[in-house]
Amino acid sequence: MSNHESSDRKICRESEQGKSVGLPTDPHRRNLLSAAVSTGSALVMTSMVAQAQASDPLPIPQWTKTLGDPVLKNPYGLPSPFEKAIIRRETLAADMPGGYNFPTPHSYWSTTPLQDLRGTITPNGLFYERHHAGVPAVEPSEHRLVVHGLVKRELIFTMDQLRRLPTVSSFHFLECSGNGDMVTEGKFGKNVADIHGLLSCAQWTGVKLSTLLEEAGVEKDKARYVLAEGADSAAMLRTIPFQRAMDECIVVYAQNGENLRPEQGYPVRLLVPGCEGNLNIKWLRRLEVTDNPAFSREETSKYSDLTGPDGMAHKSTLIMEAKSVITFPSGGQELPEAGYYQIRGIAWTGRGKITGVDVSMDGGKNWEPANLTQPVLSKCLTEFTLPWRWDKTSAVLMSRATDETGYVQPFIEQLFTARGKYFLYHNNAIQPWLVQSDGSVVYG
Ligand SMILES: Nc1nc2c(c(=O)[nH]1)N[C@H]1C(S)=C(S)[C@@H](COP(=O)(O)O)O[C@H]1N2
Ligand SMILES: [Mo]
Repeated sequence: MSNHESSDRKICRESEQGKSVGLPTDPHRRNLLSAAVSTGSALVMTSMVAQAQASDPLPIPQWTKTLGDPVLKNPYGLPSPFEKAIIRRETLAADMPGGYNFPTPHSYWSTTPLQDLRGTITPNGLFYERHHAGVPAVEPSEHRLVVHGLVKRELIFTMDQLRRLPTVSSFHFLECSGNGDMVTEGKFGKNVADIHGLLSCAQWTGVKLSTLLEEAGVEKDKARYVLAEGADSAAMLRTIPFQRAMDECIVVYAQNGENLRPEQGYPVRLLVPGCEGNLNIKWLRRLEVTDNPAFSREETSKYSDLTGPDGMAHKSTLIMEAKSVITFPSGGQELPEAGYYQIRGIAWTGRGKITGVDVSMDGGKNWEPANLTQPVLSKCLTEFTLPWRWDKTSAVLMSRATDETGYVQPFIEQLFTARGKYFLYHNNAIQPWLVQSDGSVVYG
């Protein structure tokens, strides 16, 4: 007990000197913080924190007086029970007007609760899911990956053989090109997960696709595409341009340090960094080098862009363009009182690195550059932050990403003008959030 008493006394002593618990006391740091706040005068963060009184030491809580749970209570660790609301969800019609009513949960999706996560890496249990025929139960010892077509040697790999090859590990986002189609269809979700939650980010480990293709000896004068096919009963099939397959693609078996989850394509999937989710074939069983595209269902009747006045499927867009979203304050959240807040969000681009994110607090009239949290990696989520003082008036917050090609994230009106009224996929528009004077945040 004596330890606890002495730490109580320490807190009391500090508060006697006029310092408040849990706040930065270095005067230089205070100056930095107030200088960074764009609106309002001096920064008073103390309003967020109860002032400790000299006569009022911290009480000793129940959990400090008893032993905790033993080691190995959970052989595979779980989040705190207090975090149980942070889960993947469906965008169901029952939850929101205009939501989706799917006849089967086997061709459906779940979203990542981006508004409840910090940093840029998605925990594996919260990675978004998109399946066209459910999650197959693939037995890794029986699974085979074949490389064939315009190659000198057809190869069949077991998982053990794949794992013996030289590895790469890199951080990349994965985004379904249907992310944001609620908005293009005129349905407005409540929160970031509803509108942007078909997006996650991980460290991917596996073998470069070029290593497998070189091993098979590609007939380089004829090869123009690589077809990738999944082992699920959707037998999902997509065409990857040959140069992209050689430069960037990874045949992935591990995600964030552990073997892939079944939902993410266990035991092996394709990763095509920066390109639409659908190309990233899960439960990968076949790679075929060809001189022609597959023109599969997924690149003709689905996932192709319906552009122009006729709404015809004119082209298939592979790359995910620069996009960003403010995750705090965002739809469904509440600001409890006026004062200091940190606006934060995520930005990403399929064309390389994010070079800047601008934030507007007045519906797009004025913009201020946000701070980018390091590291800023290519084709990976980047976090941005900006200090903000909220004065209890309503405000429309927006973020706008720029990438290393100079491309600037557009407004939704610009997308409709450029692509016509049938546009559905690849919505990378600026997302407005309206902070109302009562502190509640809704779609702006
Ligand atoms: N074999 C197979 N691969 C697939 C799919 C599928 O249904 N079957 N869905 C695709 C789509 S549309 C997306 S957006 C991503 C989703 O990957 P995730 O479930 O790991 O997030 O996988 C792609 N790869
Ligand atoms: Mo997708």
